[in-house]
Amino acid sequence: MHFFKDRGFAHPLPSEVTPPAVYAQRRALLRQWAAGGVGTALAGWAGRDALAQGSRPGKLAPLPGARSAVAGATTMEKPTAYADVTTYNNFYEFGTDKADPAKNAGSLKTRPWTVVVEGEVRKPGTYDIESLLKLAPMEERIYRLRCVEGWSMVVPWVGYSVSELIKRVEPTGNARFVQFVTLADRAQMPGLRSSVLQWPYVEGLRMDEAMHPLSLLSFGLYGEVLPNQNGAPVRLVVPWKYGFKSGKSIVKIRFVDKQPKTSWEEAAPSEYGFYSNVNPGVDHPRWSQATERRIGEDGLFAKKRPTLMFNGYEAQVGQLYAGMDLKKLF
Ligand SMILES: Nc1nc2c(c(=O)[nH]1)N[C@H]1C(S)=C(S)[C@@H](COP(=O)(O)O)O[C@H]1N2
Ligand SMILES: [Mo]
Repeated sequence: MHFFKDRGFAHPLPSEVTPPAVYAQRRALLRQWAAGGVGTALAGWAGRDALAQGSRPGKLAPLPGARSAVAGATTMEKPTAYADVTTYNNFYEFGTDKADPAKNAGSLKTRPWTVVVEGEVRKPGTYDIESLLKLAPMEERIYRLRCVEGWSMVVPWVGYSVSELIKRVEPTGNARFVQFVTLADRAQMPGLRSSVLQWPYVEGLRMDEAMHPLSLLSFGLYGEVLPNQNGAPVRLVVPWKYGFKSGKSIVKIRFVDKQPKTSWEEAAPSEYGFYSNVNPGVDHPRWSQATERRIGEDGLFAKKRPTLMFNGYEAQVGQLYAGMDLKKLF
């Protein structure tokens, strides 16, 4: 007990900068550690010790998550450096250059923040971010993220399955798809002046995809709350789909009966389909999707990595697409 406490949380608790919900969760996690629950799960996970036991970047408020029990939720691949995860971004609302979001997203106001849940649900409503943080236990999940542009990262996210929220709002029999709407505020987002995409940035999933335990509602990464450029205060992460399906800074979740429009589909329907499952066998019309460049491995002699079917999550999600022509429904 003493051992874990010393190794894991020797640093002071920055309760001043920590939202109360997060603080309470952290206390709960400490108690779990003391009881041995989390400690046992982490034993033998040497490569992840620094990450799991509290040596965090120390940039933002802590948001710990217990190691997820969801199948496939923890890749053993080395996480991409925090500096890369937070400075090489796609978040067009803050500019189209990879460095723009880190430079410009300081203007994003993440409090107060609400997420509206509407449409085909028995319990629609407006959720305050503080109540969302408390909705379900936080888990750490180490996912591969594959951008449609041909690069990838490994990110230790913190959050819980979107299904936790979906269960609570009780979808009706008509809810066949879920649309995720993200913030579009010209005052905070300089990128909205450009018409590269239609704003707000919208994305969508089929209901069974949204309900899959790997579909994550993420509030943090590297044991701290999300940096603005990564989609604070809450974003989606769907690890078997190209990165653009994972909408950032979500303000509305809408349950609908018809397949909803998505921003990328509207922009270029022949290039970006609704499904956008990672698939090395289905090329983008303008480039191959067979390989990828792992961010942080871009030295002179760095080899490209083969892209994996469903980004390596085929065992978990392949069944969702049984019988579908993945070339047509790309
Ligand atoms: N609102 C919004 N969400 C977004 C984007 C965006 O431009 N706006 N870009 C997407 C793309 S293309 C990718 S690859 C991922 C990148 O997430 P990351 O910057 O946290 O790695 O966010 C996705 N979510
Ligand atoms: Mo992307």
